[in-house]
Amino acid sequence: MDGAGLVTAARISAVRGRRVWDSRGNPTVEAEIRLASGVTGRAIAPAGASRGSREAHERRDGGMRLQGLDVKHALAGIRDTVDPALKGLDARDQEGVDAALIEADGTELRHRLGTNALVAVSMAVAHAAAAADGMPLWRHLLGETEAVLPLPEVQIFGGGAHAGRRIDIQDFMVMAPKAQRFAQALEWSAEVYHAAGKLLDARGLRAGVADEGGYWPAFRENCEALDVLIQAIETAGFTPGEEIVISLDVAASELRRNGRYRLELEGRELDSDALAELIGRWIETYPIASVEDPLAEDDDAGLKRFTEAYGEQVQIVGDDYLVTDAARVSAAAARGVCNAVLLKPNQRGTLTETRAAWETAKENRFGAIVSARSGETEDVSIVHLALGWGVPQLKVGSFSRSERMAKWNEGIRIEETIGDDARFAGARPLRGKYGSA
Ligand code: 2PG
Ligand code: MG
Repeated sequence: MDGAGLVTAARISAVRGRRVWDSRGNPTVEAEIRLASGVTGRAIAPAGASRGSREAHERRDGGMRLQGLDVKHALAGIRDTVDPALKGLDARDQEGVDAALIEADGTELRHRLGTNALVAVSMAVAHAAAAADGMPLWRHLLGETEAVLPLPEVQIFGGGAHAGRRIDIQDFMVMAPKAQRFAQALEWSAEVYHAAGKLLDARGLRAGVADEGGYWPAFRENCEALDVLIQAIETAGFTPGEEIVISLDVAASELRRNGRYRLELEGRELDSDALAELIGRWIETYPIASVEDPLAEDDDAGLKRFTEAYGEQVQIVGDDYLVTDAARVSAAAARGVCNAVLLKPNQRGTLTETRAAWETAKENRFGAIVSARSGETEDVSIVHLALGWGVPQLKVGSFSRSERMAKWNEGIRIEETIGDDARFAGARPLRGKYGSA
């Protein structure tokens, strides 16, 4: 086919949406793109539970049915607005397609079409473009650049909004920066995951499974989770702080009550300095290499003080605070708040904007982690984005439940495809004594 033929073949001929279901049994949007050549691409929107207030808006139907979470309006938007707007565009021009999506929505936070419709379409377009070139998405995005497998962040205990608030801290995770390969990092994390389960069973503390597959423990204090995690790492045969390090997502916006922080489990309320001090003590006591949202999205001054105090030692990740927004990343970098950004495509709505947040992070020597949401599906696009964009860390939840395992397993397949030359990010993205960033 000549150049003109190639362009014609990659033109979008139809955009379809359908309602499918996520890992919490809630409706979500799947988008399917058909190109003139007949090639298709498909993707499903995830959904968060602990959301930043500046995140792009999800279009949900409201009302009594399905807890108000149905997506009929989002699907109607795809049919009536997105399909005509995208017809005829070149699927390989992701920026052009995403610009058309943003224009069709016409609002800053995607109130009209909804980020659930937009992100499914934007990702489906990327898959269609890759398929048109006969490549997996990660390879299509990467081009000739060398592939680096990201360091996995694997949840062991889940809490906060993902586990009936049985413990206050949302994610207790492990990372294996000394592993040689992605697959080995997962194997080590699996050993810790199972060791932690057995320790909980032995103490009668296993109370359930949190939304991202981690154990939902019946602890009396938040730091008990850290103590049991250390024991699990040791029982699994590793040295805490060596092969395995700890990562926390405090998700502190969820703890915020009238300008203070409520630790329900411990029946106490802390001010910003006291919460920062508590987490600071954990950083000094336990091998914690990364802390996400240590303070709330509106506690700008607290986050700045926290970064000044601990930013050299650990990775400080902005999730609710940065909401995958390039402008917020650059403002935070200028003010010295946080030193890494969580990248969740549905926090903005399009891949182009998500990628812009990553490019801005790199320019400002910020770290970055591509992340799943607490409501997920079998969709594995984020693994391809991390690989294809060269983002050195990946967070997809725990080591159970197929919506999580599908993503870890996709990484294993990609690593195997690359073969012996596959490089692994390992400790490189981490800071202080745990890394070299
Ligand atoms: C987070 C995510 C994933 P949610 O806070 O980082 O753990 O949760 O998707 O509910 O925002
Ligand atoms: Mg978070």
